[in-house]
Amino acid sequence: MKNAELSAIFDEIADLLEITGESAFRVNSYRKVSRTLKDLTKDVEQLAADGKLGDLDGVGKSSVEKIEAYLADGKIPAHQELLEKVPKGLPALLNIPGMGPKKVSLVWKELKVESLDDLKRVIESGELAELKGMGKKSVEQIADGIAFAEKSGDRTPMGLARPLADELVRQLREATGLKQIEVAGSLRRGCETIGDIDILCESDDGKKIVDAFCSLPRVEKILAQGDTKGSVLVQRRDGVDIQVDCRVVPAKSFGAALQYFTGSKEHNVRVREMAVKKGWKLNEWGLFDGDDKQLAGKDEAGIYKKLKLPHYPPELREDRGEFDLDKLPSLITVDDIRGDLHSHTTASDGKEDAATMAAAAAERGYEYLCITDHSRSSAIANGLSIDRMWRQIEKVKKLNESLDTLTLLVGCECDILADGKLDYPDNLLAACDFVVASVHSGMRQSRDKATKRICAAMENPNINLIGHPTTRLIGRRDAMDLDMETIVAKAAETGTALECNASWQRLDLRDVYIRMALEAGVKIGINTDAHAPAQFEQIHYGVATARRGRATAEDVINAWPLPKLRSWIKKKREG
Ligand code: DGT
Ligand code: CA
Ligand code: CA
Ligand code: ZN
Repeated sequence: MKNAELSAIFDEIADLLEITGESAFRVNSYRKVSRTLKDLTKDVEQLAADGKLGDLDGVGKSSVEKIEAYLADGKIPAHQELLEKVPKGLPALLNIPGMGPKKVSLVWKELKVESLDDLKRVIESGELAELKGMGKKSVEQIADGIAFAEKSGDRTPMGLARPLADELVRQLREATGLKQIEVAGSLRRGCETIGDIDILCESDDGKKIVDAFCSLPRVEKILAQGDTKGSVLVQRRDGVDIQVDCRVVPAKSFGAALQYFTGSKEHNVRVREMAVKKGWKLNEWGLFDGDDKQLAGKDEAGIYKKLKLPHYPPELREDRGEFDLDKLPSLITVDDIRGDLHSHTTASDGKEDAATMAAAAAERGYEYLCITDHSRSSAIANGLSIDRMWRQIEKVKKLNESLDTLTLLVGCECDILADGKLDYPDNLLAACDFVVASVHSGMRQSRDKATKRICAAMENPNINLIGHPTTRLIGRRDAMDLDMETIVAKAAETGTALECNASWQRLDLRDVYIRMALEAGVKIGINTDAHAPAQFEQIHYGVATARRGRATAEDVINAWPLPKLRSWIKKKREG
């Protein structure tokens, strides 16, 4: 299917048009086509063959022509023209926080900036700060953004790696009829970013599997192709290359290899030491007594069992105290999640209305969904005025009455203003079933100010959850400077939950802070912050992160049945 390729090209056309200074209206029309293509459940080629392209949402006559041109000869003339007009290094600058299309266009035209290196040069020379419409503060922000991207290096967020790994595994299984195939490495451990993808296969014919792996359609370049191991580069959704390693082992070693290649290295060092203490040897081929007596290795559980260790879930294998646990915690799973308490609709910046979001949540088998659109100060996100919010409460309550399997809760995502005050009056918050409070602006405050700001919000009896508490964006923006111990203590004292925002760009709180919160007796909420139905699926990333923080279903408020959740909310409100 060419849906994804075409969607990416329309998005790139929109970027290029923005840089050349095209009107927002035209730019948005290309973004719309890109989104439609991305979410399409049918094959775009089939639709073209049936003459149905024009029926798609937002796809007009000129877009139909462009799609047909691409399907016919792999390129779109208007796209090619734009590529010739705009220097190659410019679109990448859009990924830097603080560099919107207007600024990219400005530095290109005024300072002849054509690449990241050029941009760094004009920051250092001071030319950028002197440019009309820039100013010292925005230059600082851009410089920070560049430094941050360079510091985080080329690791891939879990949300880009997971779908890719799943696709490769599926294709390899289809191509070879493999029975045992698993993703190992940091991705299996649920890490928020990963260096490369590791795939492990069980077969006696390693060469056949490695050859099939190296011929998968996504492979851009082969780095190594041997009898038991292959390494390739494939392209991420955003065009960046990522390495994928594939190893093949015989059945009797599959469990040992899975244990070895899941890591982490630090965890494995400890496990190997324990084997040595018993006079044994552990490697990727098995657990051995002497040179040839294999004690375990067929399956992973057998290795841990023989060593009298618990079968640690991969998320705990970091040598972060797992060996000191008396008993393994029963970690939360995606099946334990009963609802989502943070979601958006077209009332603010979501893509679908409440009825559609509710239907999608019900489809997932959820018992409840809370609609939490933005509050009035989030102007860019079309936050609701006080009047609109009162009407939203009525509307959602009415909609709830018409639903049978799912309970729709009404809430809001109320901005925590710079001074710690809330964006809505108390009576409005009290009329909601559940309230998320989040910071969306002024994130560069001092540690003291920022900590007091969030603590002040938690004092309000109507605030149930702090959304994405540190506001970090993985690889793009640092966490706010916060005194997490104070925040966690305040959450415990006030009966406020902290969020594990499941959006893969955020994963906020991150694993270590989740563990810190749980140890203080604080509850967490794992929510997707969905702005469209497909995003509910990101719950997997949040659950993986919460598992790394040792969360059980008991710790997670949206793993509770609704009556329990309601009485917990009531307890805080009634003091
Ligand atoms: P990544 O890819 O940087 O996100 O992290 P991992 O953990 O996936 O690391 P990777 O891909 O280099 O190797 C996968 C696993 O294989 C790693 O977690 C443990 C094991 N491993 C790799 N190299 C070594 C090594 O030199 N010593 C030991 N003990 N284990 C290794
Ligand atoms: Ca890896
Ligand atoms: Ca690797
Ligand atoms: Zn939100």
